[in-house]
Amino acid sequence: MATRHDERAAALSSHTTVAPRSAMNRPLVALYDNAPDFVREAAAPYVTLRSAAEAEAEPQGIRGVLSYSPRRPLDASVLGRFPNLQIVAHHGVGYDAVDANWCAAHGVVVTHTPDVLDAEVADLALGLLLATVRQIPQADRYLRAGQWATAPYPLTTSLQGREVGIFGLGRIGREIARRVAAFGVAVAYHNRRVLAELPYRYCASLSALAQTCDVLIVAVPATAQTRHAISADVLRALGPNGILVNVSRGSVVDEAALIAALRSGGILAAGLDVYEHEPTPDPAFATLSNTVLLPHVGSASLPTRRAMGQLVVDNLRAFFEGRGPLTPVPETPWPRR
Ligand code: NAP
Ligand code: 8YV
Repeated sequence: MATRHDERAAALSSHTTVAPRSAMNRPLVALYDNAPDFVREAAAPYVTLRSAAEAEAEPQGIRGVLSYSPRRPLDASVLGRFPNLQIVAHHGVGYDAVDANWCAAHGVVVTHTPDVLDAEVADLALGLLLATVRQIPQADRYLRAGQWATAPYPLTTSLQGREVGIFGLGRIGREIARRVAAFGVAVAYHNRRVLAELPYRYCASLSALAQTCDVLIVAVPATAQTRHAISADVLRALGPNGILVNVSRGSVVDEAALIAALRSGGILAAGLDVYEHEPTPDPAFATLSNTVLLPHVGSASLPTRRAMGQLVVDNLRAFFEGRGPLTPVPETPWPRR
């Protein structure tokens, strides 16, 4: 089945009448802070990458920024150094690290990488959910430690019979919902808007979702409104049988409240891919036996990272060839308003 990215790629290849630029004429793009070779190689025919240090030493010529890290803040203090900046191409669908409002106010377009990672992140969310509910890593450690010969692994809770609440039924959230439903498990969700065309139960508030479900999967973007939305109150509403899975951003969860709830039995368990402090999360998480912890690997398969990297490059290429960005963020729509 053709994806939206395939369609974009086809559209792009139908415009290949533009001759490749000579090395001298390629737009200069600052790379923050590093990217795998396959991204650099895909970019090489269309732009000349400069390291952040090189770019900051000679900022006048820089026309684009390739933002590879989900953590490196790119705000006025960095982007404001480049007087001729036109585009920030972010690697990742979540672009909370980039100050898109500053970019909008300064005529700089921001692009991100939606769609191409939805299935991968949703697959990982389901893996994390099953691992947390059925204690898969704990059982693996039990066997490796030779404890099986002493006694069978203790019985766990079950996914079956639960209702899974998805906070943020967007591109990724919908893929998660489809997978959860295929397991024969009920799905509810909370967004600001009802999605009448979808068969899942809508909750008008996050507290109502937490109150009525016993699994909460977080898939909202990190914004000022969603910061610490998973609060002590929401965790209390989720309750002692409740399970939290977060594949969104750490800032959406009040981690102090989560650690307290996990310690006290306020909720049953948590499966986390993202943290407020990456790559050094609060060490308390690793001391708890009712957590399953992943190092922000939602999209981290080779094919998906290649597709994301290609979309970053396709955005830069299309923009600098005068065809506009392919996947601008809502704050910097194209054509410009
Ligand atoms: P999306 O399509 O924009 O979906 C976001 C959903 O959240 C929308 O349905 C939106 O619906 C809802 N939402 C936004 N603000 C809300 C609020 N204040 N209250 C309630 N609902 C709200 O985004 P996506 O492509 O699915 O990506 C979601 C996020 O996943 C990204 O922003 C990123 O942070 C994270 N992510 C993580 C990984 C990883 O490796 N772990 C990988 C990819 C993405 P309404 O507008 O109707 O509210
Ligand atoms: C990546 C992500 O970890 O897309 C996102 O929002 O968080 C992930 O896909 C990241 O962007 C890698 O650079």
